[in-house]
Amino acid sequence: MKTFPENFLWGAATSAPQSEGASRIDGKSDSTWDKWFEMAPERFNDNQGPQITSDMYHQYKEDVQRMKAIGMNSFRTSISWTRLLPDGQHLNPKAVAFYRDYFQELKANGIEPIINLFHFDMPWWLMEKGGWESRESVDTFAYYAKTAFQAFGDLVQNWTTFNEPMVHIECSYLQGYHYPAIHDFKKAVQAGYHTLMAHIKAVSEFRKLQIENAKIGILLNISPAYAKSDAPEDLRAKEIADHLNIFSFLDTTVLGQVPDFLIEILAANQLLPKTVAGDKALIANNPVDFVGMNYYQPFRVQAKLDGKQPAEDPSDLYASYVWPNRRMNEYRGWEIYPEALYDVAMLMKTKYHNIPWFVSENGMGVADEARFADKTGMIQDDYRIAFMQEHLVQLQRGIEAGSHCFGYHAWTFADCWSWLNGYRNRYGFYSVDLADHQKRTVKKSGLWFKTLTENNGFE
Ligand code: BGP
Repeated sequence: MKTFPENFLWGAATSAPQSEGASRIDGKSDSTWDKWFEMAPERFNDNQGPQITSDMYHQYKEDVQRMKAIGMNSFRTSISWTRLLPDGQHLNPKAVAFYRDYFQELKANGIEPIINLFHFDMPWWLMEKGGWESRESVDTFAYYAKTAFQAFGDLVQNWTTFNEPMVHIECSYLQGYHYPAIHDFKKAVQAGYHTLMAHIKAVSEFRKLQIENAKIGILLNISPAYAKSDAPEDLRAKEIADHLNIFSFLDTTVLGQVPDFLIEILAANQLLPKTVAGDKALIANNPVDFVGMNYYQPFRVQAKLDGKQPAEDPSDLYASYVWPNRRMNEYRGWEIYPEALYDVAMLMKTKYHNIPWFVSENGMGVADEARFADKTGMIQDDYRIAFMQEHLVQLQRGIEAGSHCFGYHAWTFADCWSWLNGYRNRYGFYSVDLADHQKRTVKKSGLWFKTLTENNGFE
């Protein structure tokens, strides 16, 4: 029997923009997603936009019962910035009432809410002023964070500032998947730096409020880099990739310092961001209490010998590499490599002084998943059960080796909308029928999860 520590958090994660819907009612203003969908619906898979999604705005009470039914003792979602502060300044009373009731409902049913502040949903009014490219975003975010801590601090003990900050930066400024979909490495670094400072200032506001028993962290996407070989050029490529993608946020938010190696790389490529006097001290003085690690797949790298100098893209600094032994999630297109979760556990134990952490997302996306439904309509997702179990084996090894992991959250509770991908990749413990008022049906994995949580482990 593989068991997990006492009071282990078993749960699932989602975000406001992906699950709530109701994006243009009850006083909410537009995020970049609402606007972008209006401007270019053809970019979105099957023309599926953020307006309705899984309709949790209206179905949260029943959903809390569904969470309970599959044994979840914790749940992560986010607050929609544009719902809470539609103009950035004034509280929307309907949003306060909605979130208070939602969080109370979770708590009353023994489900610990972990509440995140930003999951890729930049307010349109702030985007018009430059979004994360503008330094104004730092204090504007800190004000939003403080407002949320004050409005819900009596209900929420576990807060996080950002989900996968690296993703909104890369996708907006390098890869074209998020608005404004431009390609500019220098702007990406500046937007990343402002995101980091927004996080740091939010933590500083949080500390000033001294909310009893409350903790704050950040959720990072972790795709550890594995080098093609032990040749120095490949190992250097791994170092660069890890510094840009992982250590940039982990070192600064946990250890309170920007890594020297990262500064060297940025300087050598004329990419150093503009900073403000006092930033360094703020970073040093505001470490997090815990971190969440979203893990899906590893990153395989090799040296890039002919990249442009100065680099115009991270791919000028390292090249990706296809590992000959790789195993793929054939339904989504990502490599499956559970062993990385053990490596992450050890990284947290050694380099990050054994800070408390949890797996804040892990899961298996499947396109066209309705094909796996049985006659009753239940998705027989044995592939997902196998995927999660394999990852839990590695996680448990890490915990046994002394890593301070306090929970495992699957992505996701019920199938949800996912940006340009719409509803293509399904991840939920419940399926959502878009043709029938977003009707939820538990999947086989939901039942498996219930048994897992009841036993606090598995055979
Ligand atoms: C993570 C994000 C989630 C979600 C998930 C699945 O990176 O935090 O918001 O989208 O990935 O992604 P996809 O739907 O593209 O398979």
